[in-house]
Amino acid sequence: MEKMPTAILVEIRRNIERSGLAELERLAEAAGYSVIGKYEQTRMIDSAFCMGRGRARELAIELEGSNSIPDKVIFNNRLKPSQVYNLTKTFKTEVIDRFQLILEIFTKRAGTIEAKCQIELAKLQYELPLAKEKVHLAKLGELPGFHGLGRYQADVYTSMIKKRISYLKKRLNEIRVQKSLHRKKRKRDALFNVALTGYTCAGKTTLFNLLSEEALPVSNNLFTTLSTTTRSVQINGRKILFSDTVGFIDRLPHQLIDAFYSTLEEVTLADLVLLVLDASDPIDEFKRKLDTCISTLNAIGVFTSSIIPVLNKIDLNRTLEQYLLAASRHFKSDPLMISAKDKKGIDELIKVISGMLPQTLRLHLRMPISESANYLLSWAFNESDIKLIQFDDHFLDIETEVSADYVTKFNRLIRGTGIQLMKVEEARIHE
Ligand SMILES: Nc1nc2c(ncn2[C@@H]2O[C@H](COP(=O)(O)OP(=O)(O)OP(=O)(O)O)[C@@H](O)[C@H]2O)c(=O)[nH]1
Ligand SMILES: [Mg+2]
Repeated sequence: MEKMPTAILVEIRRNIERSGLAELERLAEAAGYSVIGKYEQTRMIDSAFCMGRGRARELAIELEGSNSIPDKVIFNNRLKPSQVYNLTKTFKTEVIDRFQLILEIFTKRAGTIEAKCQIELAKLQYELPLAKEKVHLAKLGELPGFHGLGRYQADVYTSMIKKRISYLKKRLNEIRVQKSLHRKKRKRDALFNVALTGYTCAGKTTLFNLLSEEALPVSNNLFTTLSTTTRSVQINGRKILFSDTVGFIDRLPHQLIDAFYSTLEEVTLADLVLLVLDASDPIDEFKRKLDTCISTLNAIGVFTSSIIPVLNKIDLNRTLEQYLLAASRHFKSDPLMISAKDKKGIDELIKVISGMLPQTLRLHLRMPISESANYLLSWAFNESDIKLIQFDDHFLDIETEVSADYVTKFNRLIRGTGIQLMKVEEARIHE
């Protein structure tokens, strides 16, 4: 078996700030490191090192003396290139920060070309303002993290990054068109859409699998899910769409939010956002993650009025008063309590979602049998809730249900297509 790379973790924080080393350790593990030491400093620091210069040297001597120089030193703080340079020289090993660590995880897990492009874009957008300084430092002597940069002129390197950024943006745009986002947007109007969101590891995929009878990967690692999956689910005879999404994390650099915006777009288009919260966390941790989720959702344009908080993992916590109080403070809807693992509270969750479903109309569509009848059929299967299909030698007849407020738009869409809207049944509210 391949040996796991080793890492030591460092956090520099003020006395009043809470330690983030536990989460950094989980991130390091998710990236495949074996953590062999953790250090924190709450005293005055030297800006050239991000930590106390003396402490950095002591630590370096300690590591060298114990013969355990790690493969990486990972800071929970944001590092400037000059700090990375000084720290790399001192520790004689590669130094990265939290953002780069998160990027490493995303890079490892990215399955689709879209995700790969998104990650590279985030990385380059992060690098761009630092490029000149990195090239300048690399010329002083090549160190890990600065490899190969010494041969560039700063402006050549910067313009190379800019070119690549614009290529990646173009490519991502093409991928989005290929995925025919327009079709997806229409889908959102015809059927009710629910997005599952929340901090990484809150249990979104576990809940998604339970609702949709899927078997997407679930694990105790951070960032198990990196892309959105949407499935239709029958709830009380109604077809609705659920989407599982990438998890949030504290201090996620805006470059990554921007890069993953197209993935999170599902959330911005949803009719209802369920915010899955881990009720097995200690209360302070719960509140910290809740704040992060709310600010990330706000950043992508989703506000608390369309969100229902869902306290998950209640099988691990019997005293939920403080959690309920913290969650209800921010939202119009009362928090729900579930255990996705033990399938508890799911009936109530479904009841609440059912209560929010809009009226539907039953449409009877008729079309002469032709090539384009296939389009109608595929639209009906993917984007509406089919109740009946019939055809004879001449006509295809479909009875299907859509959201009531979609009908005007649908009328516009079928103009000139040969599809006849035979009858529209009264609006129905489902129990
Ligand atoms: N005890 C308990 N564990 C749960 C529950 N729901 C999820 N888990 C566990 O929590 C861990 C994370 O679950 P996931 O469903 O992968 O979480 P996620 O929110 O999709 O995580 P990311 O995809 O990484 O953002 C897994 O180990 C699950 O088994 C629950 O109700 N109770
Ligand atoms: Mg997941």
